[in-house]
Amino acid sequence: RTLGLATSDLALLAPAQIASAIQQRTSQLGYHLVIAMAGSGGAQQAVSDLLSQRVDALLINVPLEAQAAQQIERMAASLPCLFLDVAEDADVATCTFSAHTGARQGAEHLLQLGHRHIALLNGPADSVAARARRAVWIEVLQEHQLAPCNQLEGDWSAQSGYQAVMQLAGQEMPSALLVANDQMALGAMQALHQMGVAVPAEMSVVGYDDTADSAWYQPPLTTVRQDMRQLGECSVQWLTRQLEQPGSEAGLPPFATSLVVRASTA
Ligand code: IPT
Repeated sequence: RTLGLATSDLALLAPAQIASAIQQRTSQLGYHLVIAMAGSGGAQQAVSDLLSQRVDALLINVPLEAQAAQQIERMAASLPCLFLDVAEDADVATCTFSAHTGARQGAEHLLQLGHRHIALLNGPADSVAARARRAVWIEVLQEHQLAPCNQLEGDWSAQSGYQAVMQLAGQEMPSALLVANDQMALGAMQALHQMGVAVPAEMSVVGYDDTADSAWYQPPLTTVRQDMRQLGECSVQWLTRQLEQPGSEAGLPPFATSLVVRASTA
């Protein structure tokens, strides 16, 4: 039997690590895996490619609004589907990370260190996860009568993080930066280095993901850990159970994240 995975760009580290865990668990359980990457045709095109390859069940790790997810479920007809990156209000089976715990952990860490001038480097606005992280950051700052002193946006890549932070040149600098993923934090730190802003002495930086390389940044990155392996493995476990004992089991409760404190915050 064959599982299909429709995924975001595998050039990004988080989806690549999730796909790697999915591939390993799938073969351990004696299933095959077919992967389709959502390109310009979006998730729908990727899913219809998988359906034409006669997969028996679908994992969808592409950012989707509730409506788009429900539409994909209809395309899949009777095949079990599990969504890994979808709006919270979607009426579909999900296996996701909680942005509530994650974004809160990063923001509260900076507040506990005494930071009051905090800028946000958000992910792309068409990603539900990016919007959820931003909303929670703003909520936590509001609880402390604060607002972000600047909001930048990137597309998840290191290059976009670099370009966004370069826009701060010549402006009043925040004392800390909340970044929506580790790859953008990598670019942000390169920009700060070029501007002569020391991390963490003059600027603290918090990432998000804790992908495998983040301990090797200079300085090692403080970040919010999403356990990509756990997400990948549990989602395969759930989907294969659906195939073996069909039933209308609900999805999984959102996975908690954890704060990993390294050297980029002070
Ligand atoms: C999310 C990552 O946190 C982010 O870094 C980026 O890679 C994005 O995926 C790509 O869509 S993780 C996702 C399961 C919300």
